[in-house]
Amino acid sequence: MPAREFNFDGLVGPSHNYAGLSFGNVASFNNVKSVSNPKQAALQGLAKMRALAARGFAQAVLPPHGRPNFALLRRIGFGGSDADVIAAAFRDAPAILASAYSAAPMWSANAATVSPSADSADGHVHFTVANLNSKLHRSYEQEQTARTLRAIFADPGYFTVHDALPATPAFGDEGAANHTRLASEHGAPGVEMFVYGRVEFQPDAPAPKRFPARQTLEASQAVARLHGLSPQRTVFIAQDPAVVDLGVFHNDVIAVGNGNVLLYHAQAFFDEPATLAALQFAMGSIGQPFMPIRVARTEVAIDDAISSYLFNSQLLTRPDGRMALVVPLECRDNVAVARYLDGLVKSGGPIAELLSFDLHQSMRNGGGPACLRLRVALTAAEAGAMHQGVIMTEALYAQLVVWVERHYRDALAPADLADPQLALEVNSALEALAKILHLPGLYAF
Ligand code: SUG
Repeated sequence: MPAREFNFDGLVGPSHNYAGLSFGNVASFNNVKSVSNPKQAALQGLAKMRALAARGFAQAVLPPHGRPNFALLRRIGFGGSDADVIAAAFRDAPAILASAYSAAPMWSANAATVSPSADSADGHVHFTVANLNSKLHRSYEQEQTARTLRAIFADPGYFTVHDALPATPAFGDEGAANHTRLASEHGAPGVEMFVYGRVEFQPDAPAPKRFPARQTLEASQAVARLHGLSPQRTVFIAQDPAVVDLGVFHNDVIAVGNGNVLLYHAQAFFDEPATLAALQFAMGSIGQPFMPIRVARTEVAIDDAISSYLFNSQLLTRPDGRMALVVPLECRDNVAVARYLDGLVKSGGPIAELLSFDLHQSMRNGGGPACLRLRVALTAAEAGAMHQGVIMTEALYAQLVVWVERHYRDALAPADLADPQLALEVNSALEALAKILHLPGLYAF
């Protein structure tokens, strides 16, 4: 069955801020307490969606979540009116108030793991919502994510949305950020590659020492089971813990795949030869070639890879069958990375084009182009069965720009989270958004 890959970008929410909540994510830590610009963040994300849609890529949008999470704040002992809750949380636990206000759902690669119908035993498109349980501010995204995915992919004849795995360290699951699908075409059976940083029940397995590993092998295996994936076409790969300790908190910070191509840094995997052999074998078993593109340390040092987010790029198959690499502007500013990318495009390989975008607001929290999107490969029938109001068009883009201009602030400092007006602004913004997207039951207001 022919299929297209839809990229569902997370729309940045009105409370986008820099709270330093993600220990192990170097950018998040370095920019803690700086002033954010939610309006610019949302417009930067929308500009990327619009440009990719205009080039013929299938593009859709995932809405932001309601904020702040009053249920979380009340559950941990802040009471009274909403304004009382905010005031007391700001006074006694500002990091927790920031967690309740986080706009992190914008990084929709972490929303879920997705397997297309060509890979699943029952022919459904399967989604497992990620529990994101290694960070407080992300651990409660799962409720709205499940609601959103079930609203968009509501047809039970085509789609299955699984609840998040149990929220316990054994099942730390960060969704598609640690998952790559290799297949000659989006509609063909493919190989699903799960990358983990830790094994709960094998304490001597490689694990980072300084920063947390967010994804466990046990979680990846559970997702593969839930999706009914064929063991022959499913590969579990250990990340190199040494690079987790340098700031590679998700595999999509160090590798990106699409079609038959895997673009990866030499330090991405714990056992590089075994990783390549396993992928080669699995691809061979379905008669498909595998094309790894290895970036050596001498070409791009690991620090440059992390700071530029070279690998947090989107590798997309263009309508003409060749590939485009979507990178953040930071890759053009880094001399070694820019040189490498120019050579890559000129090499005559599968990657024919480079597209760069200014995603500075998101990048300052450790979120590049690949973090901002969830890939969903859909046949024409599946695409027709999903909710159509989230598909990016010129008309939707124009409506969303007007909506952002009306509802978003252009500066948000840490102290602004104490302003009870902000909660009201977010609420009215999201009420208006649900109407624009034609999803009346989207939020549980
Ligand atoms: O989970 N940053 C996100 C970035 C997620 C990137 N996603 C992928 N690599 N796919 C995170 O660390 C920072 C929030 C703050 O510090 O305010 C944050 O959550």
